[in-house]
Order: sequence, then C-alpha cells, then structure tokens
Amino acid sequence: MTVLRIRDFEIHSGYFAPDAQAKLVADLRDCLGQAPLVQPVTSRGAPMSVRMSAAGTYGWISDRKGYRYERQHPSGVPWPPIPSALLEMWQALVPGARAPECCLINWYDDAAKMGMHQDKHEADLSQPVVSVSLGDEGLFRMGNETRGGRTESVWLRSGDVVVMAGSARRAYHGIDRIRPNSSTLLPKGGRINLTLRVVT
Ligand code: MD3
Ligand code: FE
Repeated sequence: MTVLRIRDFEIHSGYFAPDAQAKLVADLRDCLGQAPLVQPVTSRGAPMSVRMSAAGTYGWISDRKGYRYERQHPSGVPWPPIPSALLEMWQALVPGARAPECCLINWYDDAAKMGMHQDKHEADLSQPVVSVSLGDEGLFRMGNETRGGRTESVWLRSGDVVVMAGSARRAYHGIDRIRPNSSTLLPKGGRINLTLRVVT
C-alpha cells in the first residue's frame, strides 16, 4: 500500500488486497440484488454511459425531473445498508468525519466515461468523499475548483481508494476512459466505482 498525494487528492493505491476486493464484490452483488443498476438519463433525456445504484440512507438519482438524492431506488425499495467493510475503511481514513449517508455505486463498461463535473449537491461540503475502484482500470482526471485550468491524470486500479478533502472536495473531476480487460476481478469485466458521501 502506498499513498500518493496530488494537491488535496490522497490516493491509497492497493488499499484493498485481492481477497478484500473479492469480498466487496460479493457484498455488492447482494446490494445490487435489492437495488439493481439503472442507466440514468439527464433532465434533457440523454442517457449517461455509467450505470448506477446506491447503498445507505440516500442514493443519487438522475431522470427527466433532474438530479437529486432520494431515500428509495426508482423501484420504490429503500437502498440496502452500506457494506461494513466500507464503513470500516471510512472510519480508518477519515476518522473525524460524519458517518457516510450514501455509497454511490457506478458501473462502467468498456466504453463508459464520466465528463468533468463537481459534486456539490451535498449540504456540507466540509465533509470528505472517499472513493473505491474495483475491476478494470480507469483514467481519473483531477481539475480545479473552477472549470478549466491544468489537470492531472492517474490510472486508478482495482483496490485503490481516493480521499477527497479540502480543496479536492470541490474540484472538477472525471473518468476519461476505462482500460478493458485490465483486471480479472469482475467476471464480465468493467469497472465499479464506489463513492461514500455525507449528503445532509
Ligand atoms: C472529487 N465518480 O461518482 S471517483 C462520482 O470513478 C464520480 O466513478 C468517479 O466522480 C468514478 O461523482 C470518480 C473520485 C471522486 C468521486 C467523488 C468526488 C472524486 C470526487 C466528489 C468530489 C470531489
Ligand atoms: Fe464526481
């Protein structure tokens, strides 16, 4: 395990060992059995390339009505609880923070990407966000608190954890591309990204 700091982004490469990654995938399979992945659309009706679900008190939803946090999956069921290994990781890495209220689950196929954006619809931006990458590698781009300017990119590999605190919490960021077949963790390939957030 090594820690790389790029500005206020703290990258813990190899935080989860392969056996812990496999256990997380099994936990997520249970979560997704209760709250299946959905392909969100933007308020203008454009499908996003990433498929999403969530665990915890709140999940993030985007549909024709716009985007927001909701207490239920679109099917009407409550989100499943956040797997305990993730809560333990949060406690270990950001012990002073409030408890996470959402674990967003993003699934990327070979062609999926996520454009540069900020996450600022949570009420308390002093709270950190912690992300976990599983499966195929993804090229993570880190920007600035305002759009544009210099960016830095890093390949996130299966088991890596990124802590976004301080200025990184408000920074633009995105995933430019996935490296297909770069991991054998997920039988059907692809990349899973989990982000733990405080919402209220
Ligand atoms: C910086 N996810 O879910 S993880 C997202 O890999 C998101 O799926 C990407 O951007 C992914 O919103 C990037 C790193 C990340 C996640 C959330 C952040 C960086 C962040 C929130 C605020 C600032
Ligand atoms: Fe984001």
